[in-house]
Amino acid sequence: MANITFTMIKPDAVAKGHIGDILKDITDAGFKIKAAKMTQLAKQDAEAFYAIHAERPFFKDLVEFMTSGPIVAAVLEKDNAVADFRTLIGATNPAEAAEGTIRAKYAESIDANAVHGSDSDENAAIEAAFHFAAKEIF
Ligand code: IDP
Repeated sequence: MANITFTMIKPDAVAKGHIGDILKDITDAGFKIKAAKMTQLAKQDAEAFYAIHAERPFFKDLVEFMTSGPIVAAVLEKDNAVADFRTLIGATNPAEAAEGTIRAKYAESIDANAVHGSDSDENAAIEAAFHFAAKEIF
């Protein structure tokens, strides 16, 4: 699935009513939505999803934030999906995100940063499978 990436619209952006704006930016940038759902992560889901960050000082806050409200999870398809999507969303810290990127437009802070984007093809496949059964990816 080299042309696939996985995203979440995070609780801050959902709470602020930006689901539609962000999905429009994503599809305008040439991504096809292969799967999408609104859901809320349980603590153990967020801990498992972000297990790679378990030793980082912000881990507890990250899990608390990601479970604080509903998210929209989606699988996206495009040539060069992982890299192009990270360009579209901008730097982790919205203060450093390039103008016009999703995080520059909608994120509040380095933790409440509006969207997730996979960082490799391997993680995109793992993250898509974490949230969606094969028959839910079209
Ligand atoms: P990424 O989402 O841009 O790939 P990562 O370094 O993988 O960034 O971090 C995962 C998530 O953890 C970030 O999107 C952000 O929500 C949170 N995070 C990263 N660094 C910090 C920090 O220094 N303080 C608080 N939260 C952070």
